[in-house]
Amino acid sequence: MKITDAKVFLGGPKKNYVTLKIITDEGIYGLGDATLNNRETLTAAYLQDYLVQCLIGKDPRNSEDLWQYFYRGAYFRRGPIAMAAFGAIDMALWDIKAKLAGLPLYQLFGGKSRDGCLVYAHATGSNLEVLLDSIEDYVQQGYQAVRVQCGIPGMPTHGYGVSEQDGLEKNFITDFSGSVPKEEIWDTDKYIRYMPEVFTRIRERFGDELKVLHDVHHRLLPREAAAFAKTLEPFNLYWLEDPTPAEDQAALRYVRQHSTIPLAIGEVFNSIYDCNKLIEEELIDFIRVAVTYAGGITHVKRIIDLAGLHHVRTGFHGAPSHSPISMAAQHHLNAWAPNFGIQEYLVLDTPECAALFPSEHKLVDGLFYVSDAPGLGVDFDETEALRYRYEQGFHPVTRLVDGTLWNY
Ligand code: GCO
Ligand code: MG
Repeated sequence: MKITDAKVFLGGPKKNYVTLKIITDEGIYGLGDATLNNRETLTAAYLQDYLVQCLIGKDPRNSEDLWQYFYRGAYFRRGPIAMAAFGAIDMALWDIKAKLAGLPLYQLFGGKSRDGCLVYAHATGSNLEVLLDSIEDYVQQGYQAVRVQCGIPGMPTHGYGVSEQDGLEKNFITDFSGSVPKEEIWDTDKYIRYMPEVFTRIRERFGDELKVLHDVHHRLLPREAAAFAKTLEPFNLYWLEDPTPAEDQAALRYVRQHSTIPLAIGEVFNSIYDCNKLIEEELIDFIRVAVTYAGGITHVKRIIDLAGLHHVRTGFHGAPSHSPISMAAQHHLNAWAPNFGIQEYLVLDTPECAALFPSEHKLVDGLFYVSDAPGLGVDFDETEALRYRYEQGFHPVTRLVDGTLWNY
């Protein structure tokens, strides 16, 4: 069996998805997702200009050797762009392998450990009342877990994860309107003082059963994070995410020593070497890597296994950054992983998205069920793809109130 061609597509409904299609001489094809938010043309170019030509003539069944070929073969290793490109190739090869076997992908990992996998959605409000309504909306839809982000009174801009317009726009992080990023102002003290009130009101209104998550988005110093985590303990959060910038693995020791709050880290990591210390020293409770920019299924499976040895559960990244292809790869891993925790999942339920990426996967009452179609269980409609073009967008840039550049 040989790879005969591989094509890269860029674009999608309100998103610049980077989709890879690997074609074989036996008519079976595999799909991969190399979307890297606001860097999409770079992963597309890396695939197109350097990697695709190396795939032609190779046996797609040797996904491990091909992973090693790209990873070890690259002198300049790692980084989100390279790992997202390798990730897309790897997903597509697993898709081919499972289609060849005539099995849904999770069967190749060891079958299912559960039927429905817990997911969480994003509730957001420019103020607390709007946030409470947003949570209510998800609870009514049957969600059992919700991430909550709230506007902070007196903070000049809304803060991470808070939509500027009240309403249900789900993908507001990328700004497509300018030629340079917008700037936001962050006030740590106001944030730390206000959030306990937010969680008090959430628990009063929704009780103890709702799983409540919160994302700090790397905004705190280790000491601030430790103090903040201690303050939040009575609210029994499901997790506190990215309290400090994740590249400093040692910083988490400080937070850990002072609080038992569950910590979730890792959405910006792209290899096992970014999180092995965190996992082996049991400094975190959830690992948040994504199959896209953490090198695909082959590499993320190694991270899952290492995490499992240390009581660390999975909580993969699933912001709208990912196309239904990599989300499907994660859902198959979730169905299998003995140490699965939760999956971030923002439903891309527009008719346009369903037409571009047809699939039978489904979400019922806050649980995700993978379909039993062979492979990843997601297709890609090339004719639909012709409707979309790349559109440049940016993440905002963050400054402290005195103008100091801060972590986004
Ligand atoms: C999350 C993340 C995202 C990121 C986004 C960046 O927990 O979902 O923090 O919202 O900000 O993926 O591109
Ligand atoms: Mg996050």
